[in-house]
Order: sequence, then C-alpha cells, then structure tokens
Amino acid sequence: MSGGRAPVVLAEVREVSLPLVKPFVTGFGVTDSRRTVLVHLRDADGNEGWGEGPALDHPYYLPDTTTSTFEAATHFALPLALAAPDPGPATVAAAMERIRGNTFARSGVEGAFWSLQAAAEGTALRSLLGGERDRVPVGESLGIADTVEETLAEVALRLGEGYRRIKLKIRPGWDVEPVAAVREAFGADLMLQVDANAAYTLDDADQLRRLDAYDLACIEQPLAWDALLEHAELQRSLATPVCLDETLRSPQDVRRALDIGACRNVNLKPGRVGGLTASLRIAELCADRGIPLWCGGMLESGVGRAGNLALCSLPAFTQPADMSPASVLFSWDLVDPTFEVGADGTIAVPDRVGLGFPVRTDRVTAQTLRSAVVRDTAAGI
Ligand code: OSB
Ligand code: MG
Repeated sequence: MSGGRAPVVLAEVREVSLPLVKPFVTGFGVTDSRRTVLVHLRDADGNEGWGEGPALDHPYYLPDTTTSTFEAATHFALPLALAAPDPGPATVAAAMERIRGNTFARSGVEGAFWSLQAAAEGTALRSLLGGERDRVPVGESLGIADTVEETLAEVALRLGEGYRRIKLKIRPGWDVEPVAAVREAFGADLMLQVDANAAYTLDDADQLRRLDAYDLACIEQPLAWDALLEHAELQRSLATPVCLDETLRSPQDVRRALDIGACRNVNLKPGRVGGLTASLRIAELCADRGIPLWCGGMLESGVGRAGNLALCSLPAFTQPADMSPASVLFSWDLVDPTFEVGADGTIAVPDRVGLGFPVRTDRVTAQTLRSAVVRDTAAGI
C-alpha cells in the first residue's frame, strides 16, 4: 500500500433482490425478477465505497448473469483489485484486465473503488470523473405492452412528467404499428427511438427499413449481440442510425464498430463495458469522432444509477440517458433520497461527496440473499 490511500479494511460482495413494480418485456424476453450485485468497501478512515454490477438474472441479454457476476466479483475481480499496488480506480481497472468478459463484475468492483476514492478525497464522483453538467436530460425506456393504447397512455404519462425522449422496445410483430401510433399521436417534435434487443436478423431488413419513415433518433441493437459485420451491412441500407448496445463490451468494440460503420450512435452502459475507466475512453472516442452518445440503463438500483448519472455529466454525452427514476421500476430504492426527474426532463447530478446518494444500508441488509467478505491476504485483511 502506497500513494497515501488509507488501506481497505472491509471488502464485500452482496447479491440483493430488488422487487420490480412490473415485469419488463423486451425482444429478449420477460424480466420479472431482479437480483443485482453490490460491491462495498470501507477504508481505515471510515470512508465507504459502493459499486453495482447490474447483470440481469438470466443470460438472455448477454452471457453475464447475476449469479455469474457474484461469483466473478467474489473470486476474481475483487481479489485482483485488492492485490493491485495502491488500489484505486485506475490501478484496479488495470489489475482486472486479465479477466475475460465478466464486464458487469469488473464494473461493480471498479465502481466501488471510484466512489471510495471520491469519498476519501472529499469530492463528488462527478468531479472525479471530470463531469461538467449539474443536470442531465433523461428519457424513458418503455417495455413491450399488450396493446397500442397502453403504450400511448404510458408515453403520455411520461411526457407529462417531463421526459425528453421516448424509447420503445420492439420485436417482430410489435414494431411499425406502435411506432406509427406514437409518432402520429405525439407529433414530429417528439424525440423517438426504438430498441430491438437483438430480436431481428438480416432477413428482416425490409421490415426494419419501414421504420425509416418515422424519423427515429436510432434503431438500437436490431441484430444479434455478436453480429458486428451484419450490423454494418444493415446500416448501409438504413437511413435511421443504428445504435449498438449488446455488441459493444469494450472501448475496442466501439472503435471497431465505428471503423466499419456498424453504427452511427452509441449506447454506453458502464456495467456492460467493464466500468467507468472504459466508459471514459469510449466517451473520448465518440467525442473525437462526433458520434452521438448516451448512457443506457440496466434497471440498476440507485447505487448503479449514481455512477451512470455522474458519467452523464461529461459533455461527450449528447443525447438523453435511459434513466427512469427508481420509483418507476421499484417501490423503493437502495439510496435515499433517490433522484427524481424534474419538470424539464432533467435529473440533478449531485455534488455530494462520494457516490452522491446516501446508501440505505438497512435496506441493503434486508434485501441481501448472500454475501461474501473478500480478504486480500497480501494486505492482511
Ligand atoms: O436494452 O437498454 C436495454 C434494461 C435491461 C436490459 C437491457 C436494456 C434495458 C433498458 C432499460 O432498456 C433502461 C433503464 O434501465 O431504464
Ligand atoms: Mg438496449
């Protein structure tokens, strides 16, 4: 241990269950339970760090699951991080680079070191990341509904609450009809986009091209999670920008996708790309190339959302983030007070020291399904 950081005296991984208000229906299926992974650190001065590895319960979005994330964080990511020389945001990211994939686990661990560092320095996470904005515009991601009427009612509700942009989940059989209805009902000024969560193939290109008529900000992840070349082929025949989500799991993935024209818009989720260090690299890449960038969401608790929000305060994020307030997803949050969307469709990025939101440790404890204390034998804890 060197560099003036107080040593980490507690390092634990927790699997917690968050009851969803209603099932989230997408192109990959129904998500009706939500377990997530938290990483908690404490240093010898009593500063706390919290991070979240928000994989889903199932492997239908990406290979990572809550279970695999808990295991990878407990047995590999956190031990490697603790054994890094002078563990801090940058050194732990480098120490965990040996791990293949398991981006959500690495992100949860790194997030805890970022917020611990902010707490120890007496600064806000946002400032540590170099963020400038104090409010960020947000949009809502609407799951697939049973009827078009239900979707129209939900869009009206969210626009009334101030949301700046609407993203509709689509899949074969639920695409042009809801998109046309929303465009017709809410007019040309509505920023509207769709997310297919990998539910189409190149054989569906004609159907996807029909969406060009609705002036969408982007079509997110139309093809399979690993279909990089196919997305480039599709983008060549679509007027609407393709946005990639599942396919982009590292800064290198983003560079490759942009180099071959597989997308013209980027959804960045810190969990999916392995953490905030990789996110900063991607933000720089997109800013350099003039690519519209926005922060996606993984139905995170307020712990994960806090990191996303701090990241969104960077100027490279040029489009509204997927960031429904926790109250839209859960009846309560693991942070309290949590954030709320203002009437102007923006959320305040806190300038509080550390994570930015007070963690309700009583709720974390009550919701914990299992936990593991990780000891760095080299550091004697
Ligand atoms: O594809 O963007 C996605 C949630 C879970 C998994 C994948 C996605 C989503 C969302 C929700 O769209 C966005 C949010 O967290 O508000
Ligand atoms: Mg998506």
